[in-house]
Amino acid sequence: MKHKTQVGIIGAGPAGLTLALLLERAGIGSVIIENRSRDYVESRVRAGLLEQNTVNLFDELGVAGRLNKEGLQHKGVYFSFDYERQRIPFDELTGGRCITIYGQQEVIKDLIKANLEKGTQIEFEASATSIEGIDGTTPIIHYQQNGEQHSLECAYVAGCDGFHGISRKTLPKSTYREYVKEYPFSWLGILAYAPPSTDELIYCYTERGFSLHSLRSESVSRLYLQVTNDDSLDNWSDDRIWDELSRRLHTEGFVLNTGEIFEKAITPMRSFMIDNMQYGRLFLAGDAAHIVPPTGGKGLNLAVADVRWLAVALIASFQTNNDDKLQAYSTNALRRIWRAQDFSNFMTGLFHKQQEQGSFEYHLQKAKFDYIRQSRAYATTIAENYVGLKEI
Ligand code: RFL
Ligand code: PHB
Repeated sequence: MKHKTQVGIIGAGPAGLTLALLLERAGIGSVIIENRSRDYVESRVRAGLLEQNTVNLFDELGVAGRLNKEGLQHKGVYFSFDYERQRIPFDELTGGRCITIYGQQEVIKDLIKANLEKGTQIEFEASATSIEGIDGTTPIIHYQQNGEQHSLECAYVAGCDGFHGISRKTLPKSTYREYVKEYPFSWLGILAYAPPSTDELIYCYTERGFSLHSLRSESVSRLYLQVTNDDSLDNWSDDRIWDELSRRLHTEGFVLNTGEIFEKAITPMRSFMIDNMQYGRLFLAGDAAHIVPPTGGKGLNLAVADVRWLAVALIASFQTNNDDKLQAYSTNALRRIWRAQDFSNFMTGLFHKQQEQGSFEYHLQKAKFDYIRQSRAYATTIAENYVGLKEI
């Protein structure tokens, strides 16, 4: 079957869903093609940390009702090194900016609901198989749904289909350079019915490895452990997970609340980048173009920031026939993405055990923690990157 729209969006993740709302607000039509079922994307457990800019944009789009009620606003964060904890008061250091903890799957539910209410068509269980004619004027997305072949003709294609999608593979290889950094460790992440043992997130380095205490609500904790890349969930009974977390998160007086673990997964850590995100009428956004290790909490926020600028550029093209912003999209987006790549890599290096306790690498890590305690300027640098730079 043949279909037609103004912007064809591949992927109903944070990038694709936010882009559709931004376009709809300007009166521009789009159709979203999503591989998975609605139920699957609404329950996929991932991120949880929203920067101020992201929350502000969701507010502007009128999709932050539940987020403002149920999201947990944090004004600081704890950094631990060798069982000593210090707090970075990022609101004080950044003129009142803060982060909000709200699960990505909740964001997805809110965005899907708003899109459907506004009449945007989302084709679930529809797998994009190829994109034709990106260097012409009417590219076509070919997709399969219920065993049938469909085609969606549009003026522009937004490739918001994540790291494994087809959009990046459609960009001519000669138009970009690829950068990959694989880290020699992974994260074992859990969700548990356990009241958070902390009021704010704790990032923690010990000789046993990294750990992170995050949360989702007053009764659900989200915690992570550094494990080796060849580790397996089979090696991690619930008891072992809690025992390891409580050893790594230990500081004087700290008690870790435990409870039933209802989600467990191991995720490898990777930095990935391409230095061009567009060709002809195809524009990439979010994980389709870049992956950051999760230590900085940046992935979802970058995806949303990409489409915020892509929407401005697409709207200018439709409304005033001026393509200058579209031509500059990639260059402008890459500045912000490289900044987040650097910060995510910095946070990953700061907190993960890379070499033996007492090694040269260890002392460099320790020197940074000592400096945070001494220098308001250094703490401010970390804080402003953590909450997200205002305009970049
Ligand atoms: P998504 O969310 O991967 O969405 C892409 C969508 O495209 C669909 N798709 C296709 N659809 C049709 N046809 C095809 N051929 C398709 N191929 C793929 C997929 O089914 C999917 O629905 O990409 P998007 O929108 O760019 O969003 C990126 C974010 O999801 C990601 O960066 C974050 O989850 C990363 N992340 C974190 N980000 C943060 O900002 N803060 C955090 O605290 C944070 N913590 C995390 C994270 C990611 C993690 N994992 C599991 C990788 C913690 C973890 C553990
Ligand atoms: C989360 O709550 O899942 C989370 C928070 C901060 C991070 C990564 C993940 O840096």
